[in-house]
Amino acid sequence: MTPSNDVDSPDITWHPDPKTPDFIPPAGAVDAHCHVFGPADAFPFALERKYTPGNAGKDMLFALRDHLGLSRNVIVQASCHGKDNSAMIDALRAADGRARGVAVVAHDVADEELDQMHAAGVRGVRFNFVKRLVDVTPPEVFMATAERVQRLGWHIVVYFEAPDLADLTPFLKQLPGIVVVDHMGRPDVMQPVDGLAFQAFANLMADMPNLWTKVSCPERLTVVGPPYDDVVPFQRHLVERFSDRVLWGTDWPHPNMKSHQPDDGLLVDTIARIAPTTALQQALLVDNPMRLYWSD
Ligand code: 0GY
Repeated sequence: MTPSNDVDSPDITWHPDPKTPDFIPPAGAVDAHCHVFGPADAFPFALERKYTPGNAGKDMLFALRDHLGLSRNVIVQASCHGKDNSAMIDALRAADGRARGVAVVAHDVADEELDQMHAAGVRGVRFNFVKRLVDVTPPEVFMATAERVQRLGWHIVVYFEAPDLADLTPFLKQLPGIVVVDHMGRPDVMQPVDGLAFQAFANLMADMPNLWTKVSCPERLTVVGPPYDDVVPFQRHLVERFSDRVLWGTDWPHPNMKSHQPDDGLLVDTIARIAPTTALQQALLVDNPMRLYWSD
């Protein structure tokens, strides 16, 4: 791995030699949450970033996709690249139709730029409320952006942590179109699955037919570590209850991880435990992401 060349100590957070998964994904499976970082000499990291990842460019991502037995990627703009979506767009253009993107944009982004992003394969915008990752953006600014991208049929991806759910609920309910919550709203997995906190999120999904979630990120949520036995029940609960509104992703290259370097092959193996039937696997890995990202 070549470290990023614009900083002294880049953060290398992915497993360098992931196992070949035992679980074989269905044909056409989508990794619906992953990133590309740099390389920094071509795509510098944002000055306002809160962490600096190692270089993890498109060729590495596509090689991982093939190694894991997956077919497609949804590349999500991460905070370390700020509102400069160039690395992500470059990856979409190189993916031969096998990648779609989720962008982070300024409220005053030009319509022409949004059109160009759409042509490259962007199908959503991401609103990040995680204070350790980004400076605060007022909800009304995000709401104006959400309205602007409706003409393109884009959806909204929202990233927040569980303690912020109550405050954000009115905002989530006002958002137009499909709203996708990253990483199950980052539950505290020390609490029970049927406890108040996680059920507040699950019940919001029940109340809002336009609310989807990614059952991703066990590597960040776990307290006990791989193979993530403490997170699987949370993922499985949502997959079984909302089978037509869940997405799965690796979260490669796992930016900003402190505890361990996640093995993406092992993460693929967890799918058999979070979606225990072939019908649930087909919905999670193929039908749902294809409907959301490749319907046009
Ligand atoms: C993730 C999670 C994280 C980072 C970002 O935009 C980002 O930098 O999303 C995190 O640190 O929790 O989805 O990659």
